[in-house]
Amino acid sequence: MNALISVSDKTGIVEFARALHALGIKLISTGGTAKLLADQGLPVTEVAALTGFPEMLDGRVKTLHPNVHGALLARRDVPTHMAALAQHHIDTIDLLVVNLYPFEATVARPGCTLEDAIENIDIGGPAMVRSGAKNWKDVAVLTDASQYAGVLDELKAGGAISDKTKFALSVAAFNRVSCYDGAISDYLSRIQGDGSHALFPGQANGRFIKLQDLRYGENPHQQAAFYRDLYPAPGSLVTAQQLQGKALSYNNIADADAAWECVKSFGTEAACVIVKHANPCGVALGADALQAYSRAFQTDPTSAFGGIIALNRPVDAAAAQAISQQFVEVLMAPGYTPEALDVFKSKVNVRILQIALPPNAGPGKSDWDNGRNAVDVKRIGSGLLMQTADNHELALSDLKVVSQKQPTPQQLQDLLFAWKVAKYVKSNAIVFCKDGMTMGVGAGQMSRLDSARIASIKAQHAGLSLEGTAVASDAFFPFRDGLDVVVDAGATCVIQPGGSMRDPEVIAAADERGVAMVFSGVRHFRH
Ligand code: 93A
Repeated sequence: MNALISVSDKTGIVEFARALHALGIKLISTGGTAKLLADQGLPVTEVAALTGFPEMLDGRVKTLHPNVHGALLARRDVPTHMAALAQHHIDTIDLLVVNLYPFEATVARPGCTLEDAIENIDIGGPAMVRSGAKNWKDVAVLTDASQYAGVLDELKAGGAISDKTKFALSVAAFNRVSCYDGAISDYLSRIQGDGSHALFPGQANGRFIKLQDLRYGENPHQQAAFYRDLYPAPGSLVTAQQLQGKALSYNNIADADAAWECVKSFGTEAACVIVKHANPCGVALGADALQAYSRAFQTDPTSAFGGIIALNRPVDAAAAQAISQQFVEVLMAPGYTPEALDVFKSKVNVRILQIALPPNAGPGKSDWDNGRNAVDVKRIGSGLLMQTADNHELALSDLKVVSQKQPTPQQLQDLLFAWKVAKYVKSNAIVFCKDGMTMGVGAGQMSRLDSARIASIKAQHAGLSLEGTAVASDAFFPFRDGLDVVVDAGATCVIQPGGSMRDPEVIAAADERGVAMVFSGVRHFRH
């Protein structure tokens, strides 16, 4: 039996090669690996001796040779294949141990140049892996150190590796090569010469790294796992560090993402977002973390029970004390004082995540947000929908007043706040706000009218007055009825995209009711 060993990551390779040698397996190896094994006193044949060619072009051509690929690809059960090997004096390679040039690690290093990246694109390694993995019945292909022990056990036990194992190794090998090529394509797409980003390359977009298996999915009978982008955007949920608490569940992660994305959008103002079932049930600004949380909680204390809470300020003892009064599933913030963490020590189930805010959180997103990381993917039956993320930020200067009544500066601030929140509320979204605090949130209804009704009912239940509130509607009012509901509830100014064929009728209704109305010119459906 012959083994070809060619590894960049040399972890565990000496011990493995020594064990193979002890089993009477002949060792063949490329330059660096051969030297290491020889230095450890192992008899090893240089691949150059096998090919009759020196390694050339600074190692770019080492194993790309018929004596290597013939030895890997020949079917042992096809006489003409074996005759061809005999004719060219080629011996079979039955065990292939290869791990590739560290492309992913190289490009992850700050300051990596295009030249560094290119030199770390392995050509010969993947070629051998593919040859061996294609011929899986005759060749066992090991592409990761974690596979050494199991293969060794089988060799020691029976002298041969089972078909089952060889097939599994082949699958793992193709998977590795696919991820490797994905990483190369991903990296090169991101740094196109003109600085633009390839959002939708011809092949399926995005390569993902598994972070953890989850206990179950959205429901207990569903299986699930959590992945992150190969190159996560700074400040995204996947970069979080969990400081305490049970493992995150599928629903925790989905809700935490919704809360974190929303709270990040408030930039420099202290803000708190409480999410339940993917919708914000309370959002507020405050002078500090405590005040932002307390105001967010007031919007809908009933729904906040078991909520996912995100703050864009470090949590101090006072905020922690207040939050610990309620049942919390997940708490997220850029930091915690030691005293704040002490408050939660006894509440071992509360999942506490620390996430660094992105360098320029809030209006004016980073390159990452505007680039390929901001591609939204939605799975449909046997297909995918992709779109750029809804990262539109509305500025005061974008607003168009369409009513006779002019909004006051305070009303404009409230309208912008309401609009910001509405973007994170499932459609149809109606959001009542006042003084940087949500007063009633109507989410996810099939009619805008019902969302408006629900928002005002919820405010009533929370004991909040909607008198003088600002209202955001994520899409236009198709009829005046939705507007009438929010004005009846107490709203005095409204923001909506506009663009309905009945805009004139809706504007006339605003004038008739004496409320200010502004058009945003953008829609924020979130389905
Ligand atoms: O430069 S390559 O693309 N050309 C080759 O022919 C080749 N053969 C093996 N890279 C090649 N390799 C890679 O060299 C292997 O995948 C492995 O990562 C590495 C091992 O080199 P060394 O044994 O010299 O440390």
